[in-house]
Amino acid sequence: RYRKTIIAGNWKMNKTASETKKFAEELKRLLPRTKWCDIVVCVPAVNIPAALKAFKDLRVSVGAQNVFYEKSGAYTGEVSADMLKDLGVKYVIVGHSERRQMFGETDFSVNKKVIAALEADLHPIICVGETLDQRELGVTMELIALQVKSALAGVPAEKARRCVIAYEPVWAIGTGKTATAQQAAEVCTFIRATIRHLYGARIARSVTVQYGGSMKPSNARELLAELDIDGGLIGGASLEAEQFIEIINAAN
Ligand code: 3PY
Repeated sequence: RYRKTIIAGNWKMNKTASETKKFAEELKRLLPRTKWCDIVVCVPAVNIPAALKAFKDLRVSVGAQNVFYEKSGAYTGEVSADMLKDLGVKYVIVGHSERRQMFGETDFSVNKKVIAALEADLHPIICVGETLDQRELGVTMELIALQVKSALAGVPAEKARRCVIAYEPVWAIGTGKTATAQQAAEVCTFIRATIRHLYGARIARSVTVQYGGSMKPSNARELLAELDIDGGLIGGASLEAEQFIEIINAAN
C-alpha cells in the first residue's frame, strides 16, 4: 500500500482524565509487540494533556474532536488549531455528523476548519456521510462528492495529502448498524476517485480513507480487508481497551 492504515478512536464525550489514564494502562498491557498500524485516540479537548501524558510511551497519537477556524480572539468556549498543535496534538476530527447535526457544522465551516488545521500542521480527519433518507433517495455519491469537494476547497495538493477522509454513513452511527463491507468499500473507492479528480492519481493513492460507523471487533476484519478502506474511525468500541486492540489487530 502507498498509504498509512490508521485506526482512530473517537471517544466523543466520554471518559474523565483519570479514566483516560486507566485506559492507557490497559492498552499498554494488550498492545501487540509486533509492528502495528498507526493508532490515534481522539479525546475531549479538556483531557488532551492527560491523554498526551498517558499515551506518551505507547506510540499512540492523540487527536482532538473539533477545532475552531479563527486563530485567536473573542470566541468564548472555542479552541484554536495552534493551541492543539502546541500541546502536541497530531490529528483533529472535523465535521463529524454529530457536530453537523447538533452543533450547526456546515460544509462551509468544515472547509474553514480543515484549512485552519492544515495551516497549523495538524492532520484533519474529515468526516463525510449520507443520512438514511439520502441513501434511499439514491443521492449518496452526489452528496459524498459535495462534502469531499467542499471540505477540500482551496486546499493545495501538498496539503491535501495530509488529510484523512472518514466515510461515516450517518445511519450507522451510534445505531449499531454497520454498512456492509461492500457498501462501505463502494463509497470509499468513490471518495478516492473524487480526490483523484481534484488532485491526480498520486495524491489519491496516498490519502488514507477510513470507514467509521459502528466498526467493532466482529466486523472490523471484513471491512479492513477492502483495498480502499485504510483504517477506521471507531466510536463505542474504542472505549474498551480490549475491543480497541482487537480492531487494531484486525488491521495488521
Ligand atoms: C461511531 O462509530 O459511532 C462513530 O461515530 C465514529 O466516529
